[in-house]
Amino acid sequence: MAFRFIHTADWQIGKAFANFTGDPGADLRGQRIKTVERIAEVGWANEVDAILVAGDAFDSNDVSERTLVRTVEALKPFQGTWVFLPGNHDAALAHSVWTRLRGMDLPSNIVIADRPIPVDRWRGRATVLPAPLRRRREALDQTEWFDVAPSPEDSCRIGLAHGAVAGRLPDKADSANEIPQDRAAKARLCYLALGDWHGALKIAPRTWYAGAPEPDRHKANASGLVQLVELDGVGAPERVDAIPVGHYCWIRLDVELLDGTCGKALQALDALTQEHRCCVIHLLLSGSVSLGERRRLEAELRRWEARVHHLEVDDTALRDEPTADDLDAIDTAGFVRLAVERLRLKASDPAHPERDTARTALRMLYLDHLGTSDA
Ligand SMILES: [Mn+2]
Repeated sequence: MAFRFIHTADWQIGKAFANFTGDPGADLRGQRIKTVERIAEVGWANEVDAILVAGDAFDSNDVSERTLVRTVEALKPFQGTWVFLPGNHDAALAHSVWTRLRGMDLPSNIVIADRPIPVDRWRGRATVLPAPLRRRREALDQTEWFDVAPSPEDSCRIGLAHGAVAGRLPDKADSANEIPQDRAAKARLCYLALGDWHGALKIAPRTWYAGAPEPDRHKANASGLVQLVELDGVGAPERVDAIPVGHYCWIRLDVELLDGTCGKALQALDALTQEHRCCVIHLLLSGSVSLGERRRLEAELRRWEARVHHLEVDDTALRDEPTADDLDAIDTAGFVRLAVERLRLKASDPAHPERDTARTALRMLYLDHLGTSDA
C-alpha cells in the first residue's frame, strides 16, 4: 500500500506585514491560519497518512498565545499525523513555540519533531527522519545523522529538513543551514522534504522544496502550493502533485510608459486574470507622462486601490513631460504664462540644478489649477 503524505513548509504564521496598514494587513495575517485549515482539509480529502511541515510554521518564537491556539484549531480537519519540524524562524530554543505548544495539552496526532529521533507512526510503512534546527543558524549540517539512522526493513525513509541546498539555490550566496545535495542518495531516502525556499522546487534527486502555501512577498517563484507525495515503496520513484491552496496572489508589474500616456499601466492592470480582491500588487512605473495623463493615472489608480486587496505604486522613476496642451491649460497669457515658460525652460534643461523642482512646480500648478476650475 502506497504511503501518501502532504509536504508543506514556511507557513510563517504571525508574520506582521508591517508595511500593510489597516484591514489589508490584518487580512494577510489572518489568511495564513485559514490557509492552514485549507491544507488540513486537502489532507483529509486525499486520505493521506501524514502532513509533514518542514520548518518555519511560525514566523517567530514570540507569536501570541492567541495565534498558537488559532493555529492548533486550524489543524483539526486533518485527524491523521502532523509532524512539525522547527526551522530557523521557530528554532527549538530552550523556550520556543514548541515548548509553549507542549504546555497546551496537544492532541496526540500532533508530533513535534524537535529532536533528531526517527518518527515511526505508520507500522513500518514509513519512517520520518527529522533534522530540527535548535538555533537560527546551525554551524553543522543537521541532516548528517540520516545516513546512519535506523529504520525497519521495507520502510520508506523520508527526510525532513530546513535550510539551503548547497550551491543550488539562486540568491543564497550567504546561505545558512546548508544541506548537501546528495543527502537523499547517501541516506537512502525515498524523499527529502525541505523548507526555507518559498517556491515549490525539485532541487536534486528525490529532494523537494514545498514552497510557502500562502505567498508572502513579490517574488517570481512557485508559491501558494502544497505537495501531495505518494511513495509506492523503497526504490520506486516518488510521485508528486502540486495542489494550489494559497489565497492571495502577489503580483509585480513593471511598466515603462513611453508614449506620454498612462495607457500601458492601465492595460497591465486590466490584463490581470486573478480575482481582483485577492491581488497584492506592486506597480513599478518608469518612463514619462504628460501632466494631463498623470492626473488621469492618479484617478485610475485610486479606483484600482479600492478594487484589489492592496496596491503599492512606486513612481519615483516616472517623469513628468508637460505638453503644450498641458501648459495652455494653465494659462495662455500674462504673468502666470511667463512664470510657466521659465519653469518649462528649467524643467527641460537636463543640466539645470533646479530641474526637478521646476517639474514639480509645473505639475502642482497644473493640478491646482484644474482642481480650482473643477470646483
Ligand atoms: Mn526558513
